[in-house]
Amino acid sequence: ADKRIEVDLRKSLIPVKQLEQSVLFERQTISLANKLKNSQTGIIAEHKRRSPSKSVINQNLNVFDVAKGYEAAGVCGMSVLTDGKYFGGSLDDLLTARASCNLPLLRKEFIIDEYQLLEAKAYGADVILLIAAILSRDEIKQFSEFAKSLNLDVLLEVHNEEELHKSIMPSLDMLGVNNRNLKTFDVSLNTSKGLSELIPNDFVKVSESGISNIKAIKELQPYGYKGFLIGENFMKTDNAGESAKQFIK
Ligand code: IGP
Repeated sequence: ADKRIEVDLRKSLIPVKQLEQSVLFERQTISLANKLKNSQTGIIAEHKRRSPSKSVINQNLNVFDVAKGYEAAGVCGMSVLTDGKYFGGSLDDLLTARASCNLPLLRKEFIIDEYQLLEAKAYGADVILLIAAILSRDEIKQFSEFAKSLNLDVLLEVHNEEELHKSIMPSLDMLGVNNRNLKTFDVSLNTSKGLSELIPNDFVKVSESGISNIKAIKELQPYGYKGFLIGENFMKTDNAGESAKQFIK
C-alpha cells in the first residue's frame, strides 16, 4: 500500500486511458533479447547523469546526442534512467531517446506499480527492468506478465543466489546480474561469474555495472553472458557514442 502511494503522489500523473491512447502505445516494440542473442558484442549502453555511488557523472551530454551516438556506434540497445531522485533522469529523457533513435530502449526505473509499465510503453520503451531486491515473487510475476501483455521485454535484475531462486519464471526474457552491491556500492565481476551457472539457459544472460573495458566483456562471455549493460564508462567521457564505438569495432 505504501508503495502505491509513492507513485500516486507524483505530479502530473496522466490517466491510464490517456496513456493507452498515446501514439507510442501503438508502436511495434523491438525485442532487445532477440538482438542480444544474435550479437557478437551485446552492448546495452546507458544514459546516466548522476548516481548515488558517484554523484555527478556528466551533466553536459544531452540525451538526443547520446542516443544518436550509441546507435551510430552499433550498440544493441539503450538504457535510459527515468528516476529523478537518485539519477537525475526523467520520462522526458526516455521520450527524447525515442525521438532520436531506433534502438530498443530500456526504461531504467524502480518499478513498483503496473502504472509505470503503461508509462514506459507510452513514452517509447521496449524493455522494462524489474529488480528482485525490491519485489516479492508475486509482484515479479504480476509485473512481468503485464509487461509481456504489452509486448515489452522483461529484464530481471538479481545480485545474489536467493534473489535468483525467488525470481525464475517463464515471463522473464533476460536475467541480469548486477555486479554492484546496491547497499555498499562495491563492484565485482565475480558476482556475474558466480551466478552464471545457476541461470537456466532459456534466459538471455546480461552482466550489469562496473564494466570498464573490453577485457571484462571477453572475461564474461565464456560464462554465457550475451548482454553487457554499461553506463558510467561511456557517460563520463565528452562523447558517449564515440566511447561506445571503441567497445564495438
Ligand atoms: C550501469 P555502470 O557501472 O556501467 O554505470 O552501471 C547499470 O548497470 C547501473 O546503472 C544499474 C542501475 C540498476 C541503476 C544497474 N542496475 C538499478 C539504477 C537501478
